[in-house]
Amino acid sequence: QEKLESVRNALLSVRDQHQNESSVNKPLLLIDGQDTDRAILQRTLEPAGYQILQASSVDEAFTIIYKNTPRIILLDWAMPEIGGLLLCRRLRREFGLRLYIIILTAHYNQDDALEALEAGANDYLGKPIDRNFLLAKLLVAKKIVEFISSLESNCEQLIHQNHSLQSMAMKDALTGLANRRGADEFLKQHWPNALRHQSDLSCIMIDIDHFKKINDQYGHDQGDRVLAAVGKTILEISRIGDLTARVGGEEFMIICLQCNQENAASLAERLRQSVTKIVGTLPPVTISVGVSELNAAMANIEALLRAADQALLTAKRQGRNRVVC
Ligand code: GH3
Ligand code: MG
Ligand code: MG
Ligand code: MG
Repeated sequence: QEKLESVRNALLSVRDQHQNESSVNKPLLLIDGQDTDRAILQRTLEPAGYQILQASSVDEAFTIIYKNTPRIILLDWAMPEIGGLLLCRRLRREFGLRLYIIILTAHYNQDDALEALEAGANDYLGKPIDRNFLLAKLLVAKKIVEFISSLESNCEQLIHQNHSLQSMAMKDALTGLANRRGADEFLKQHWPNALRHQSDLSCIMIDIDHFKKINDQYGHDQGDRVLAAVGKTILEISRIGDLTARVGGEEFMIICLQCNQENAASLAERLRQSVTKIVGTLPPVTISVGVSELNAAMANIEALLRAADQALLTAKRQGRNRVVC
């Protein structure tokens, strides 16, 4: 609920911000093959406070749109090369609703109006241009552009927030490693590929020895610090691309890609030794580790994890502070 609240507030603040700043004060783009027509429009619009960009060809139009990101386009029906309507379709396909396109035409009639709107234009205006009629249409255009840009930025914010919520949901807050859900996601993602290519994939299960005693003897906070320190050691020892996760209270897991059991076991052994050397004011701890690798007989992910769990259990039974495959 708190997170949702903060998403909502972020959205509101972006909206406010957006209403002040203006996609609306962006220049307007005139696309017309004829210099005289563009000059007339420029003289009409500039005194009304519009900043005008001009393009006389398709290429020029696209270049300017990418560079200056105008939002309102005045497009001549009789554009050379491909014609205004085809260009309108292309602009709509390329830039979606971000552009507000007004088609200008010398032969104004209702059939043409329909054709222009079907080509994706937002509006349609006959030449010679009536100044006030054009200014009125531009007022509408600005309102719509403003509305669409605020939607757009709200959407971007939502997507961004959604990404960070998603990654938060996959992370363990205490250690910064993945949590159980993150581990599941990782395995779901890499399992099919590993199976298909019969590539090496190993699982290392780690459990801190007698951790209950650490809590009892030194307190829960100190216990948490030990967990964080073990997490940090795991991160340091593992390779980039490996999954490192805290999958239970004092249980961790490493999934090693392109790594056979032998290599995983030596990594586990280095980890075991490093944990015994964690320095500082923390109580000393040891870990027990179980290692398994993907083989052809394993039907699912659980089989791989179960094999590592079994090995870990054996490590505990054999006296702890050891690695078992
Ligand atoms: P073993 O060597 O057999 O693994 O013994 P153990 O004491 O480590 O195992 P057990 O599963 O009995 O105890 C695990 C303890 O971990 C119990 C619980 O209080 C503690 N624990 C679980 N989560 C946390 C946590 O987030 N913080 C702290 N400080 N302790 C935790
Ligand atoms: Mg013309
Ligand atoms: Mg345990
Ligand atoms: Mg334990």
